[in-house]
Amino acid sequence: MSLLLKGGTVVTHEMTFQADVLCDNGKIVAIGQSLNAPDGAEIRDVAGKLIMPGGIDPHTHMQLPFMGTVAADDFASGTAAALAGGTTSIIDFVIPNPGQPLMEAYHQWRDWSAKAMANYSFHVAITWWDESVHADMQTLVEEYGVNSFKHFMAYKNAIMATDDILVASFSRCLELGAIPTVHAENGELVYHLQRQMLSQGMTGPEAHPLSRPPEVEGEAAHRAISIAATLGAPIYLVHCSVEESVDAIRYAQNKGQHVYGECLAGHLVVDDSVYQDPDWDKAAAHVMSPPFRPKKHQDALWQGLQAGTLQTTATDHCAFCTAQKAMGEDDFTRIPNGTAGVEERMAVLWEKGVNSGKLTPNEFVAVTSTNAARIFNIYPAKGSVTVGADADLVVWDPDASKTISAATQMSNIEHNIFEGMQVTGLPVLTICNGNIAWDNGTLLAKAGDGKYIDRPAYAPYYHALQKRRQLATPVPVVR
Ligand code: DUC
Ligand code: ZN
Ligand code: ZN
Repeated sequence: MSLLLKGGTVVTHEMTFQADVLCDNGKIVAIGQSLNAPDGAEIRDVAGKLIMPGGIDPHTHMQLPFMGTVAADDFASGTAAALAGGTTSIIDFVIPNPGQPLMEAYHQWRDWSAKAMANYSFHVAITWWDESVHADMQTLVEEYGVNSFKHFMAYKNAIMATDDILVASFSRCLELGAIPTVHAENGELVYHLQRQMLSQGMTGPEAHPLSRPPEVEGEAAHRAISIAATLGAPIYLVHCSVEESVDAIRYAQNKGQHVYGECLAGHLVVDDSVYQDPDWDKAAAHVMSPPFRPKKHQDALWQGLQAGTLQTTATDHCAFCTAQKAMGEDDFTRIPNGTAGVEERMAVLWEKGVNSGKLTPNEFVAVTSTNAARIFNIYPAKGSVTVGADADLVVWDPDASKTISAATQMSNIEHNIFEGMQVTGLPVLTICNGNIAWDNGTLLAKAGDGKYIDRPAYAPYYHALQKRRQLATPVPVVR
């Protein structure tokens, strides 16, 4: 099917210009003035609207089995929410149980994700280590298009990766041309502080941020960056939420290290006062890790994005209903950790970033789409508006407004961390693989329309890194 977008303004990460955009057979086939529509093409007048690359959310957890339950948005409802918000691709996570073969877990997630309505890919978590993990990482990179592996430095006695695993896995990533990513929180400290809170009778959600203070994240961020530096590996820190992480990343980047940082739409605009809500359900709805932070950290995250220290924005979309959150009514450590946001990320970034003057529209494109595509090696097929690229686009109305509310969201849960926020700037059309998937409030995509995204290994880039590492290798002294 052909689709011609007429009279819009194309906004990419580097330029803004008036053009029509013609899509055919899932690709962008022409960009220019006064394009003619081929026979049978659908024509949409998008005058006054912006044509941007579809959003890429590099951090979601659809249908995740976690903390004794399963996240309430599956790959169908979660990607429907993504499309409603202008996001055409997600990168989710395969998280094997400790001891579970990586390939078994990977195939399990591929089965679950077959009903996705938007495009999807997977980081694979390294939650344990033996020779089979070492071997399966190669299979995943070379045969299944996985170029990133995730390490949870928290969640002791569950999926935590200890330092020996980080060292083994980061080294393996470097050999394979994959990038290691980390959830940076010191799991030992979290465990210790959780026990301390409970022993003092603090069992409610207000204890959650106290058990995970900024130092817990800062220490782990430093440690992960230092391990990567020692091995000569690049590293990507997911959901940076505190000034300490931004500072650690900036310091390492200034030394020439390849360090990338992600922040979440939620951490940019929601602060830790939410845990003081006298309504237990509302406070528990905000329990996620890392937790929401005192306001000064929001300034550090925005500055990190503006300066390019942080490159990407994500959501960690991991939705739990009120009844699921209630599993922790007597013990905050049992509240399933997670909040949603895949539907709101782009609108929140536009409202609080572009409308406030913190980001230009081009920078908005960079931090919501292009940078993720570049870091995870799928650019320019994704994250660009160029001839030959995949026709994953969002048509954005900078004047459309709404008030965010759980009552009108696509997600399967009853609450929304952005509840009541007035946003101006919304998607009117979301185009995924050349098809209109979201049409001004109507979901047109069907389960299974999403495509798996293969992400190739980083060969040329790694060659340079490995060369540098070899040069730094001391020559043994012959005596
Ligand atoms: N944090 C969450 O809040 N949920 C899922 C996993 C994570 O690290
Ligand atoms: Zn995490
Ligand atoms: Zn996560």
